[in-house]
Amino acid sequence: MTQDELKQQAAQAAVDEIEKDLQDDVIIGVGTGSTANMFIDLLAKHKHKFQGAVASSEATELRLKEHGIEVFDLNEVTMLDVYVDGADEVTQELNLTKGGGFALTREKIVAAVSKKFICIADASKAVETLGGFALPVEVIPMARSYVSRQIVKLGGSPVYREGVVTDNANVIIDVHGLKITDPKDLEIKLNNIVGVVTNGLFANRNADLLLLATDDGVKRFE
Ligand code: ABF
Repeated sequence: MTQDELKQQAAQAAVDEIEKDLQDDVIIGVGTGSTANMFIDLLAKHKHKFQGAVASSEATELRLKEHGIEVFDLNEVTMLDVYVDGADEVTQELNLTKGGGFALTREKIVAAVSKKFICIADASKAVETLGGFALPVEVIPMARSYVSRQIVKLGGSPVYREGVVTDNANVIIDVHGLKITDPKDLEIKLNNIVGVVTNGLFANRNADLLLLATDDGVKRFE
């Protein structure tokens, strides 16, 4: 199967997972990226069964609205029942690297407000140890050089992602060369650097369910 076919399977598995719980008052957190886009397109077929969605990016908000799904500001919502999103790297322990599409901060906020986080991914994202995919860090623009120097002290090789401005008007530093054996600890250390908005490790609030599409079917990890 192609990678896109696997992404489609993971997206369909997420719709199957949540469909039984859809009700008039349910608001769904929706992520960003090509796998999340497939989820949105499949979810749209059920749009009359739930109230609406909270989007983790401007691109996702637009796509949801194009399907006629109502999009809520997160400040109007106390708790989301479920959040569905992709990832750049996943482990069987349900730790993730996200942010390749530079929506990591909003994704992390939506994850924090959700009772259940379902991660959808194709098999190419599965790793034993995070770090092969350069770890994105969202940074306040004036702190870019300072934060980069602090990242070097933590053993990483920071690379400024030129030409990218996040939905929050910040910049992205991609950290290469890390073998992330303790993702919870590194997530906290990076977030403690002044000027860092957040980083793409989802370990302290990791996924609750991983739906990993493989050639042998969609595997569940929880
Ligand atoms: C979002 O989209 C991001 O956190 C992650 O960077 C990316 C995954 O993209 P795709 O589904 O296109 O591989 O979930």
